[in-house]
Amino acid sequence: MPSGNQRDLYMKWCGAVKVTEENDIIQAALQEWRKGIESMLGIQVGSEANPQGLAVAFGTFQGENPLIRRVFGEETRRKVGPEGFAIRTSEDTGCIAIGAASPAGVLYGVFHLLRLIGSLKNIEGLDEVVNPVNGLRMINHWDNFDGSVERGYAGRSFFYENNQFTGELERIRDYARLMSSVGINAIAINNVNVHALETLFISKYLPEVAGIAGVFRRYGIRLFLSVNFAGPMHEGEVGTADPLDPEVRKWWQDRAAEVYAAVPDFGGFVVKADSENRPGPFTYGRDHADGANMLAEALEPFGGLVIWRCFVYNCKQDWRDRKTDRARAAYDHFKPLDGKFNDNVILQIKNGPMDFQVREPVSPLFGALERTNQVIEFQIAQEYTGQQRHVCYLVPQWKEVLDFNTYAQGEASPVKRIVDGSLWGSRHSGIAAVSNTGNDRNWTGHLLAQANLYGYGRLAWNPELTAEAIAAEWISLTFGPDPAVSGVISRILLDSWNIYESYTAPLGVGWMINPEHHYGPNVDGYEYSQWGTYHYADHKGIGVDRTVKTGTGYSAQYIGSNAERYDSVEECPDELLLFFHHVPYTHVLHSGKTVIQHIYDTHFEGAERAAELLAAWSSLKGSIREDLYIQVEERLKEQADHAKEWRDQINTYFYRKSGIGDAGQRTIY
Ligand code: GCV
Repeated sequence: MPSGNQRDLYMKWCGAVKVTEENDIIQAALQEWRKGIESMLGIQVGSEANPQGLAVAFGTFQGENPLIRRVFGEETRRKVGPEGFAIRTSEDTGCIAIGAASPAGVLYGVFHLLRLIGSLKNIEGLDEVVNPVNGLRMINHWDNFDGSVERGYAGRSFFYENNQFTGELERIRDYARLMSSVGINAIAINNVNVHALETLFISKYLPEVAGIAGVFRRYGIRLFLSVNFAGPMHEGEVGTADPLDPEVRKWWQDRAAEVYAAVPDFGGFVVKADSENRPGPFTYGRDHADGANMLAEALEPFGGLVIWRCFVYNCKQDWRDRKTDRARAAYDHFKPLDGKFNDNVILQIKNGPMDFQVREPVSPLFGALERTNQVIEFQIAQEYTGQQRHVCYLVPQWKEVLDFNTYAQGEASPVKRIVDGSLWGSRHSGIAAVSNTGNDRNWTGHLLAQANLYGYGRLAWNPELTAEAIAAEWISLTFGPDPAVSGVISRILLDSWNIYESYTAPLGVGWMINPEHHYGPNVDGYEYSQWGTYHYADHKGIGVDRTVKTGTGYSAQYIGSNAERYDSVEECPDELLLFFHHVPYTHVLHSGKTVIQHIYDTHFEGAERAAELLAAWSSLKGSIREDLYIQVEERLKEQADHAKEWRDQINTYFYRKSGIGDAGQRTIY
């Protein structure tokens, strides 16, 4: 809670609110404002201006609010985009005014002002226009109808239980509030692996879906559904799912019409096809443009989108030829289809070519698709990065990806400009991410995993925000303003990705996790290793040869100097060396260390640094709420122990394999 002069300042402006519009989203904004001010300042917000005549006013530019009309002239209005807002402390009119072109913009503006107060910022002299950089700012749930969450680490689903909708609309409303407070505007509520009963979400279960969409709507969020490409067959109505079959096309058109009758602002379909045993157009000898465009035509009359995932690979493929390479798959499938997708299709591309590893290169599809709408897909859920039992703040990783220069249009072609649509002038673009929430009381299991959820939303809104600034915001909103507390937590968060990487799979090679559940160390654990170990480690060396001359040729999927850099064993950055090259254990890195010594050193240090995280947290005892302290302490203890297990398994494996001892002569178990 603010105190002293700061509190006086907030009290002076925030005691009264002037709102005239009845629109549902604006009324939701009003509720948020009242709630937020009451909890932060302990006062009820009235509608009469205080004795000094000051108030907060908000509304759309087209609304009837006289304060908004007076404060914002034509010039400002022109700068405000469809979801943006203008905010100004206007001494003349005696108000802090938030004006927007849409009710959603007003809501985001209100959350913005609440965030300023929550992080004790000055609210006098405000004068800015804030627009989201990315159009689509989406969350994908991998929630199943039985209540489980695929790769979920925060309890069960709050949407479903036991093949029924939970009907917990209060919890869902709180979730919508959380999400819109960081700018999320689209949520797909079911797993991309669509099982038999979930196939019926677009028919039998539409009333329940409409109920959730209604809750989302008040917070500016459009609901999306993942659909089963073989849907027409599941209900037994049509004997095929061939995208070029007229009956199949008609079936999808009818479904789309029904969905829009129930949910007029429905966002669209999310599709995982021809991947990990999901059905898709390949069964019928069709390509993914045929599949996506068929759905796009069905949704087009209603303004719906098809979000078609590029995570397409054959998990059963035989790669003993050392040419076949899963990393190549997305590019090989989709690059030839560039320009063939309808206008309302968006390709959703995972940030890396594999699968959300702690370290992998950026997907070469970014830069390769010039005439196709695209969104990037991140994973907030920490499937491969400690499963919300280890702390791993992912914002720095995401920023590195967004800042990566693809060279697609010369020097200034970072991924973030593809994702925001500006590089190619795409009609639709943005960011999606797999949710890390569940029905755990704190939403995310590990309390510190909330920083990833918060950070994802903030970064999707504005990729220029720094990882440090986002962490600082989240810490101060969660734990209050104490600089000592915030210093400790900020260090923990900002070091955590590097620490996690150091005691897990080395130098970008990835996948040294237990099969299926993907938790804990297992050097040979890659589940699709029926054809040999993924990392190709033998007694002489380790790494996947993805070079053009002797390897899978994957490095050539990049543009210009990126392709050259990755292809060259001398130039390849250390952290990705084993992703691109097979090298002897004695190969010397840019750091000056050999590969084997790097493995030993990082694993010893990583385990030590994990223990230090716990020690750092212990210094907060008594300075933060006891229950929060204990929750994180327990997880950090587990992390510290688990990091030792990682260290020992990895070091032992490579010691035995290579026969080369540690230069520091530390004990390897
Ligand atoms: C939803 C990985 C995960 C799967 C997930 C898949 C995907 O393979 O392990 O659980 O399936 O990615 O992104 O579709």
